[in-house]
Amino acid sequence: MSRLSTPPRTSPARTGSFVVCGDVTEPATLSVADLRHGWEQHRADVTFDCATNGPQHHTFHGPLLREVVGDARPRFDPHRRKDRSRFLLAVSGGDGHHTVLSWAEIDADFGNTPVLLATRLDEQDLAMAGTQLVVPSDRCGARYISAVTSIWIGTCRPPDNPMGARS
Ligand SMILES: Nc1nc2c(c(=O)[nH]1)N[C@H]1C(S)=C(S)[C@@H](COP(=O)(O)O)O[C@H]1N2
Ligand SMILES: [Mo]
Repeated sequence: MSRLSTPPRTSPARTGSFVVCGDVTEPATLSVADLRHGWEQHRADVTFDCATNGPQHHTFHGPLLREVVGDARPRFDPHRRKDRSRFLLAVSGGDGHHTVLSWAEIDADFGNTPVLLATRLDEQDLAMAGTQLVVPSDRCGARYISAVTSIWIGTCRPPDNPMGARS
């Protein structure tokens, strides 16, 4: 696509929606309304520390990240734990802040962390603002990405010949 082309009217930043993309067989664009209706809803009462604002307490509602992203069908063999353990997720906010998780963090056979994609932050419906990543196991708030615009899933190949590498 040309860099000068007009963004589509439904671009994620304008609608509070986000894309699930990368090494998946069924990429998707999802709204907060989709998150509310497509998957079982969970609640998380969390406290995290912000380097600038100190401790924050919030109640979030939303589906599990692993269920939402799982439905995009990452290209791993779902029955092979070692295959699943190779995958990473990169979550980006509209302001450019982004972070990574490993698939193993959220996989029930590994870390089993109940990471959510929030539809509600305390009393605020996130339909317009966009979903927020909720990482209850984190002590600090840096990965609580707000206004999520994309979730990329894929693998990072290690170097072929690490012992022979020169920096
Ligand atoms: N999109 C985006 N999300 C973000 C950040 C950011 O800069 N951009 N900062 C993070 C940091 S450092 C913290 S501590 C929490 C703050 O969440 P709060 O504003 O709800 O207290 O948001 C996180 N989510
Ligand atoms: Mo922060």
